[in-house]
Amino acid sequence: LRPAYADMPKLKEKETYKIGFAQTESNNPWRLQQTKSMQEEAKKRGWQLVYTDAAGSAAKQVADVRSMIAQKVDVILLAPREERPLIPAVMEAKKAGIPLFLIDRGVDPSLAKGGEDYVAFIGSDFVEEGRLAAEALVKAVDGKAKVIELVGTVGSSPANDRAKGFADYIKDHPGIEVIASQSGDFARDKGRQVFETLYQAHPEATALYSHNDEMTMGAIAAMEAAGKVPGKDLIIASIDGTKDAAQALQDGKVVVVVECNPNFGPAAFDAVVKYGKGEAVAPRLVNKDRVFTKENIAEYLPEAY
Ligand code: GYE
Repeated sequence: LRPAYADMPKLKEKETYKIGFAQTESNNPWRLQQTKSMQEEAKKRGWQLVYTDAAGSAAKQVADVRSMIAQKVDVILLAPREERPLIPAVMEAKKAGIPLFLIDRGVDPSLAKGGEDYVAFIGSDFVEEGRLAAEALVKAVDGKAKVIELVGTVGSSPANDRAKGFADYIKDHPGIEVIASQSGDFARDKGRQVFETLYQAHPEATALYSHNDEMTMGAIAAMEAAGKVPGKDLIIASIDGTKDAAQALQDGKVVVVVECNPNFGPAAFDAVVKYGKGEAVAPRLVNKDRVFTKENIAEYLPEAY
């Protein structure tokens, strides 16, 4: 074990574990697929899953983790809604001697660290996702576009990092200009409303960069309601890989979907087993994501959720 593990909660090796999964919200297909992946994995292994849904509230999510601590679960898997408000939950689990893994979203690295305060972060490289979206968009518009950006949940790691990856890439492409950027909270209806307002204020927009597929689907509805043709009047780059967005790509409305894989069950449960055996777990386990374009979307569609 690395020395940093010295003051980390230990996990006794057991046949089956009682495992808590603190979900953020369930208002989109990505979240539902993630929960399904956890439930299926628990069932497959015969582990008990204590599941909570914070319904979009970081405060409720902190309370959910506290209740898992009170129920003495063996391990907590936490998908932290925002980077800062969930820090107390991470620290209280550590204090209670319960190993905690961050699933899919991170917490502020200046306040809590993998291998010291929690065991590990398991998830995607969101900066890379933003970079890949930018790369595909720049190519599709020949280096020239006025972009509206729909940002994810304010204060969440995917929103922060997807914005950064995109911004970094377009620095070297002066023909690409982000003319408006606002949060649609990773939600379809909010995405529709925010896009509608931004597009009314900026009818010169020629592209959309959206931090997730649900907001993209909302924006497409707003474009069509305004009599515009997504994929022609506005070139769209999105992230996740939901069935609706994959279909929109197939239909030519979206030019690229960068994958963010929600199927965390196998990797998360494997990491728990490894930790229970006393083996070192890397503090950051990064999922490999694919890039979907019209070249490969037909292949992916059957597994889209
Ligand atoms: O992209 C989005 C979800 O945290 C990576 O959250 C996840 C993001 C995902 O609500 O659709």
